[in-house]
Amino acid sequence: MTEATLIIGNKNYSSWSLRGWLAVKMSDLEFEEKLVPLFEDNHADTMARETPAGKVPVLLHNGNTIWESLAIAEYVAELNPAAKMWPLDAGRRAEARSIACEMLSGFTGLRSQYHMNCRKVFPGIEATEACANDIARIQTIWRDCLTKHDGPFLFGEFSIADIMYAPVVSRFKTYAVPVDDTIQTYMDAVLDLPDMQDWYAAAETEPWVIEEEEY
Ligand SMILES: N[C@@H](CCC(=O)N[C@@H](CS)C(=O)NCC(=O)O)C(=O)O
Repeated sequence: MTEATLIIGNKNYSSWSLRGWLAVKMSDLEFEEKLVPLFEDNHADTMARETPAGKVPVLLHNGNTIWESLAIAEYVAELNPAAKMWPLDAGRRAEARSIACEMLSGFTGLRSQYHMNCRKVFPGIEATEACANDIARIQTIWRDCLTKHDGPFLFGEFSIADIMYAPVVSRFKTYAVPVDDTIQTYMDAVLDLPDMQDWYAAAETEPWVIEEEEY
């Protein structure tokens, strides 16, 4: 029997849904997906009915309703400690949480210009100053972590920190952000994850297309 339901938005566009979905997958919690399409005429009503904060993702499990992607990740990490979703070392774990929180609370320059779109590649859209500053900061974070912890993921083993940056990897690919070999190797490791490939395959077959696709 399915234990949990994860409410998500369109896989092609919803970066926060991708974070929540990757976290639940990593935890091995059995779940079913409920997709609430974004950008529909009745979207606001549906979101108000289905979600506490009018946003996805939302996890329903054992009578609990959990929203905010990091809260979902923390919840499922606690459900299954064997999945080792955070680094085991307290110092590394704190550092991983720091960069996860930096992602969740910032990088609005990147987020507001380079929207996630798994299906497309849009090279040549020049980054605004705010977006370029965010890209530089993110690359510094990634390079520091990969050098310090020897890759292939930010803290060696795949963790919630990588989950929080997975949609950024996707955006860097879509907008052909120039990167060095270290960053490209990291991006490839994330994009090659079976769960990422499954998400991309599902995004590819979704029927919804928003205007932005015509860039
Ligand atoms: N801080 C939230 C952000 C959630 C969020 O903004 N989700 C977007 C989809 S990517 C959403 O639901 N947008 C619908 C809307 O604003 O109407 C999280 O971490 O889950």
